[in-house]
Amino acid sequence: MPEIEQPVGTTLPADETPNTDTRSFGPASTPTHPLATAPVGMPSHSVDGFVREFLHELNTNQGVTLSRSSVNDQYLALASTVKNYLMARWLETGRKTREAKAKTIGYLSAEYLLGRQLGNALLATDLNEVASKGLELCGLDLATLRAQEVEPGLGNGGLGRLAACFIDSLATMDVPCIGYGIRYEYGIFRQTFVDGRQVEQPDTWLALGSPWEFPHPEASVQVNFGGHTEKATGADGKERTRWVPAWNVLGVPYNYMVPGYLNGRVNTLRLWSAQATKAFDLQIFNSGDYAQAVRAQTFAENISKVLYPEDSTPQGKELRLQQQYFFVACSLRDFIDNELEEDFDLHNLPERITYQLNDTHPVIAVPELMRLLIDEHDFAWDEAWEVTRHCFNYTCHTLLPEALEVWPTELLGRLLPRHLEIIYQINEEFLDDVREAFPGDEIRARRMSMIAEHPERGVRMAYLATVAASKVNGVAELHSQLLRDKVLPDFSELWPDKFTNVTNGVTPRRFVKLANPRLSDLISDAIGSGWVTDLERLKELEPYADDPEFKEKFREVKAANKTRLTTLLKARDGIELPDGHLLDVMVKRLHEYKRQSLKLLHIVSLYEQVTSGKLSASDLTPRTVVFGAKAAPGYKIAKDTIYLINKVAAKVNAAPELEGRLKVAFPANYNVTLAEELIPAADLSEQISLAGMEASGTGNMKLALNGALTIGTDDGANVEIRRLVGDKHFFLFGMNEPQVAELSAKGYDPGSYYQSNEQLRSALDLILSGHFSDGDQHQFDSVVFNLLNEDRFMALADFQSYIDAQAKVEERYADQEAWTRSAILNVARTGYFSSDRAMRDYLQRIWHTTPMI
Ligand code: 26W
Repeated sequence: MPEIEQPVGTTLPADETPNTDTRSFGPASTPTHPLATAPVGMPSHSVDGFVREFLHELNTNQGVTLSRSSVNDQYLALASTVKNYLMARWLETGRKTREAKAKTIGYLSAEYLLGRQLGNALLATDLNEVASKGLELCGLDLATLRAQEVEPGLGNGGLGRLAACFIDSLATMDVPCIGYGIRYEYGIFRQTFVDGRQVEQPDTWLALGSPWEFPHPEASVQVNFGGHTEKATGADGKERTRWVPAWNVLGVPYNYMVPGYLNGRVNTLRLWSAQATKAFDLQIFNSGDYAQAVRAQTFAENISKVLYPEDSTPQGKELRLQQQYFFVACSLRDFIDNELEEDFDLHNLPERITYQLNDTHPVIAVPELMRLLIDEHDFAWDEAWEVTRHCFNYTCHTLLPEALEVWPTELLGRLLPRHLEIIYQINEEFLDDVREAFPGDEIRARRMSMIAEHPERGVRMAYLATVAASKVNGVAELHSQLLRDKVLPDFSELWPDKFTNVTNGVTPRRFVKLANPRLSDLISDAIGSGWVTDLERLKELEPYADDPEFKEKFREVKAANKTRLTTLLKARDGIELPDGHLLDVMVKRLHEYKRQSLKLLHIVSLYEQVTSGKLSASDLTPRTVVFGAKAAPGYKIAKDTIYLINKVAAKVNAAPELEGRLKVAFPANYNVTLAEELIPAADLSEQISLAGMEASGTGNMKLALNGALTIGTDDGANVEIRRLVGDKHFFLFGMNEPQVAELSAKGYDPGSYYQSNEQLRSALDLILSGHFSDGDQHQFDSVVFNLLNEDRFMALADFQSYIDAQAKVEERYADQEAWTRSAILNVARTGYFSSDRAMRDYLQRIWHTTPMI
């Protein structure tokens, strides 16, 4: 990075300076035309009107006639058409919210895993039928155009998808919300398999055009980095700190519509893209080094270039900290400058915004708000802290110690010197409070310090978040309890009321209505369509669990969804799914704690028993196991596990004995789009993490809502799913969290399970023999030796219990009437897991605000 001082006076000549004054909105003089004061009208909902609009977009936006248009042209024109239907509502939502001066939720998240936009926009505007008919009249097929969309994969997994569900629910519930995040040019990598190994390809989601975004370069925000601070005494005799940054970049906002379901509200998701500042370029251009200046541009743009694909171990990378500060600085500035009245008194900021910190990734917002208030708005420290601590709440999404972010002070001080000073002062004042509450307990004070001393000096971002937040929440009951008792015990002792739980939820719009139209119609035929925005009404389905006609139709829906999946996987991956199998689905990031290896041991064991003649294939329940999982590119064991799954799959699928009985499918690049196809077809949902490790899980909720039965441990939201659906309709296995803690304390010896369990030993021995690796006995050392010697997540300890639970699965599945009954009851009893309910909980317990209607 070029070390340049903040350039002064490098402005463009007046006649070449574009107007970027975002403070003066609207025309210079009062408009007189009647249309100029109202938002544009909405296009008509008739098929004719739709066709006219679509062809107009095709001609004027794409510049092609229908007969010369590509599928991509058609998709882009269709997207524009649907956007036009949303536009008036979007503008009206903004007007209404500003006028009401309503409190806004500022959701700060480094990730949003949105999924495709077109289907959701059609759903929210009730345009599906009109669009489908209109396109048909043009000789086009809606499904083909929908398939053209590349989903914006701007997240890794659960946390990013949760953010997307939450903003959907807030819009649907008429709550003002701005989602703030980063417009990564490359989202989560595209996974391919080469000879069974994961190979990552860049995700070029913007390549064919991005019709859903609205860039506003004129509203760009400058973000400073580096440099040093200076103290100066002002004319009033007060000492002030001045940050003299070394370099800066521009944040360009890109707005996305977040439509509520059929309610006319359209909220905004604002993602920031990094660009070089003019001043930044000019400084170097003026020095005559043109090539260096262009390189500097690339440097600035790197900040929003790529999503970090790690989903549990923060790597302490400088660019990642740059990303975090970049989007947070833009977002805070944006709200103060553009959403509030010009004369707004920032002492009242908590009345107008509440920032939700989605994990620790945006926590640098805390010192940033302090800096804004103190250095730029002349607040005293105590006044600034009073405002700040009422503006933030913090959600923790993990329990893994290695996933808690700690930023080295060396790095923080170099990149954000003023922020580090502020953090030190927050910490000092906080520790004074601790000492006052626990006099003489210096050990405790040291334990609670935001500054870790080992292995290097660093800022514990979770502690900073906890101190600054009004409320801290976990994402499922068990997780929130463990957060209080094990991760932040000192803090919950000091502030018991600060801690709360909000169990996660998922949006029924995308994950039932859109993904599973057949089930949706069946449900609506039985109980009406109110469930889509009031998911607890699924309870009304309970009596249908004993209705033979309904049960038959329910089975037909599942079968049709399997056929749909079969067609897709054949075309997408060349995978053939057999008919009539129990579809056993494990979809989630590849991580040791999630224990894909345990599922694999089950498969290997079935294979081993049948091929060695211990078990007759005809005794097996015909089953297809589907995996979907990406591994972080630097996570060796996870990648080796993927390789092992593919190698085992190849053997299993080729074994003549298992033909028609056992099949393993591992379609590459599991993402939201594939989830929407897989989940509705699933019979069995694998939620087999070691108890106490999975904060919540949300795939578990989606699968249950789509009528899959869960085989799972007492972990995360499984606990609540089981409580709601009932023990009979959930296959529980494994140790619970206290048992895990006990075994851990006693000393866990995985080898003892290998020694004492014949079935487990045979499965592991078969892998060790090189059977799945063309005779190479060491190919899978990293996976197998790890299980035998360390097995941090105790897969071997839970093996037998898992096998026993699978036997119960098979028994139930053999009785199709009983299985269907359980499946229907899973749907009927899991309405609680709607993200609408989760948002209601946040509104009541954390945000203290209500919808606008
Ligand atoms: C590299 C830093 C990092 C660390 C953690 C990046 C991302 C994370 C996330 C916390 C990972 C994540 O997605 N957590 C998941 O959050 C879901 C939503 O609350 C939960 O349902 C999952 O249990 C949790 O693993």
